[in-house]
Amino acid sequence: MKNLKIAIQKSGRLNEKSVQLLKNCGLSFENYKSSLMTTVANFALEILFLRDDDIPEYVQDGIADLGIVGENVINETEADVTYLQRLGFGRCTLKIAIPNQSNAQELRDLEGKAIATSYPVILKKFLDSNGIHADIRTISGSVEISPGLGLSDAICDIVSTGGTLRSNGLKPFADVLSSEAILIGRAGIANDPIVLELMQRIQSVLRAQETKYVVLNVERDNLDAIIRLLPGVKSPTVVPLAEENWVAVHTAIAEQDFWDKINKLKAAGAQGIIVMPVEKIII
Ligand code: PRT
Ligand code: ZN
Repeated sequence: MKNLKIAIQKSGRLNEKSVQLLKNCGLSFENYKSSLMTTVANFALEILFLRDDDIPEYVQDGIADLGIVGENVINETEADVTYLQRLGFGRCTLKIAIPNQSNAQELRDLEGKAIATSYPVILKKFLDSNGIHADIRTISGSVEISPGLGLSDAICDIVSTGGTLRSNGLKPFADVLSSEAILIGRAGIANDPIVLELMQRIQSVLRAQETKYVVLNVERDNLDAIIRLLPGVKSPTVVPLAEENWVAVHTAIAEQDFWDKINKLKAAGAQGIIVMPVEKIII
């Protein structure tokens, strides 16, 4: 069978997490910084290392079958690709920002203003859908310095911590798009057996990242109360301890409920709580 090709970012913010995700899926490959392509030793897949901006079109045109890229780049290139899986990393927001001293209050105040961005397609759609006509100035880098240089009244750029905006005297004004890394596929690839296998593995890794494995000790008298706090688990593993009347309970807890659940378990008599990461969850 012919190997499929997946395109990932060669270097930059998504490279390391994309490589790590594929390795966590059990794929074995060399990650030479200098190479453009590598073959996976134990899975029918080749990995192409590309600039992120090129990935959606490579996938659309079938040069790659799959790709991992930010939603912001997919939307900007308007490539015709299928979303296969949200991956939960590379989270950021495309925002319009204005100088701290600007007294713009609402979107209407951008009418007729100059906005610098590397995302003219997404910005135009956003402004059109809000009935705003602005002068979109496309620049490819260092967008955040353009108001200070007198080149624009506002910017539209990716924000994650907000540090870049602050250090350039800018403040967030409007959210345009929330983005994260997405596994995309070319038309007709979603039901390919290799893709289904890869997606099953990716989902088991993502599920595991959202889950903690917890072992705790409790006196038998308090066991029912502890089990009631674990609604997702039909029947947790309960193991007797050497000390009479004490048992160990093994269970999995969702990351998002973690602190709330741990505090409730402690209050119900849980002791010696051990928390471990989970590698994979196959369902
Ligand atoms: O070389 P190549 O073209 O492949 O990479 P690139 O330089 O175009 O992209 P890269 O590696 O910077 O980002 C890849 C993807 O990561 C983006 O397309 C987004 O989907 C995602 N991402 C997540 C980010 C950020 N967070 C981010 N903070 N992309 C860019 N930034 C930049 C932003 O442009 C701004 O300059 O970081 C600055 C803002 O960060 P904060 O933390 O100061 O708010
Ligand atoms: Zn890029």
